[in-house]
Amino acid sequence: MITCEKQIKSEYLKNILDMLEKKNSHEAEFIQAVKEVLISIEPVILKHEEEYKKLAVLERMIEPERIISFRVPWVDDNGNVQVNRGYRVQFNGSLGPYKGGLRFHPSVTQSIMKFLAFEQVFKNSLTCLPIGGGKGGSDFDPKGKSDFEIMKFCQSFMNELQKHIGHDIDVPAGDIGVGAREIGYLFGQYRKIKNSYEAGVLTGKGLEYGGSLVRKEATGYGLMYFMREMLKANNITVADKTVTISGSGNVAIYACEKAQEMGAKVVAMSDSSGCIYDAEGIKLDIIKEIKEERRGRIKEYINYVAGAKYFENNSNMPAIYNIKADVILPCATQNDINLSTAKILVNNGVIAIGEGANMPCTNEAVEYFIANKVLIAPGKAANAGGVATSALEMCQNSMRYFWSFNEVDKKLENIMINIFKQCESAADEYGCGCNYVAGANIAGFRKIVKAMKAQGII
Ligand code: NDP
Ligand code: 2IT
Repeated sequence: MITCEKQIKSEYLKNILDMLEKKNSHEAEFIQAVKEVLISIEPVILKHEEEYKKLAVLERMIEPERIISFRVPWVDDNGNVQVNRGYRVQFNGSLGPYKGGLRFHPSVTQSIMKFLAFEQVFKNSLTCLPIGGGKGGSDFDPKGKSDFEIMKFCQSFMNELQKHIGHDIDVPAGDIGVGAREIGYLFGQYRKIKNSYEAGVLTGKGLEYGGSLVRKEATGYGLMYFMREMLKANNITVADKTVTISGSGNVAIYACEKAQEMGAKVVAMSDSSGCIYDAEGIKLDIIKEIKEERRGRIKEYINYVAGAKYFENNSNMPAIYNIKADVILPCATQNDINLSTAKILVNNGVIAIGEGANMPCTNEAVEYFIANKVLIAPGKAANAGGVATSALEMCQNSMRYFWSFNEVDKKLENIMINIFKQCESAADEYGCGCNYVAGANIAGFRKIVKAMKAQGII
């Protein structure tokens, strides 16, 4: 079963966790993400302790291959010079070119970039596609900026980033605050600087210039394919379940679309201000209009739907977690669900959690869910459909060809089924039962270790 920190038996692991905290003492999110993985894979570490120690496997696995941090100066619409900080963390390239999104959000720090890049390494390993792990972004806040300001920021960001990326080197994509509009501006600037049409240098591109069908839908659809498999393995069906989804961005919208298609009833969605509740089931076309077209606030939903309610967040907990549901899909940001929220959800009878976001539950919340037999679809596995479809986009770009919507969707579905099977069988092999968090970490880890060992001490 899942190991608690107090119960760690491996001296090697204890030393590594000690070193992790000392070396990264100001990076709480990074420490959290690494601890979750290392503690849950202790059974594997115990089996190979001497060998891992000799080859410094864990020391190398938790140290990024490279971190790039840079100044991003740009001029706003009033003629004022603004300066942001940009990052790219190239964490582990043993399985392929570094691959992972870019996040533009004022909360971005080096710790957040490192936790996301670290998780990406394991996620990309689970896809079984040839991609290493990286992540990047900036503390730039896109909210309230004009289209020109977004463009000028993206161009300045790319002026530096272009030195470090390439279709065989590092391939960024979107994440929070970075969607098709931003990828377009980034791609245009890269093309201008390089004077070369290197389509596979970025993914999530528009369909007119090398993007893949289904990439927009992929993370949300993939999350529900994984959820369906996980529930099926436990003799539960998605149909007729009530669902709440935190967030109303790219991942949340397409998770909602697929959940509805599978016959579930989505009753609530949110943004960082609050949540809407619609007992009749969310009308997704209205959410798409508010969020994808107007970049508005979720509160506006109640102007369209009589009977729908809006609840503003308070400082203790996002309002959406007061709403009862069978399945909860946190699709907003990290650490959305802490231990006290987890207790409320368990009390309200939640059956399953599907992590559309990266690390949306604190480690204490995850332990509490598992102890209370709530099924958890871990982010590394369950939200891997986005990056997997990015890898399919790279593949199509290399072929100078494209697949139909149904072809890509079928490949995505098969990838998600395969990821679930890996989590299930690794959990089974190490006696972790339905702890798919441990299963995902173990399955992802084993492949990376093999590739790192084969490539020597680098
Ligand atoms: P978007 O920018 O499209 O949407 C983010 C949503 O989360 C918005 O509704 C936003 O609300 C809400 N939110 C609430 N609180 C916060 C907060 N503190 N910080 C940031 N956002 C917040 O992002 P995505 O949908 O692309 O990403 C959502 C999550 O899914 C992230 O954790 C991301 O890392 C993960 N993910 C994304 C993938 C992708 O392909 N895009 C792939 C795999 C994982 P508001 O508008 O009020 O800020
Ligand atoms: O967290 C993620 O997996 C993403 N933001 C998608 C990364 C990608 O390269 O498509």
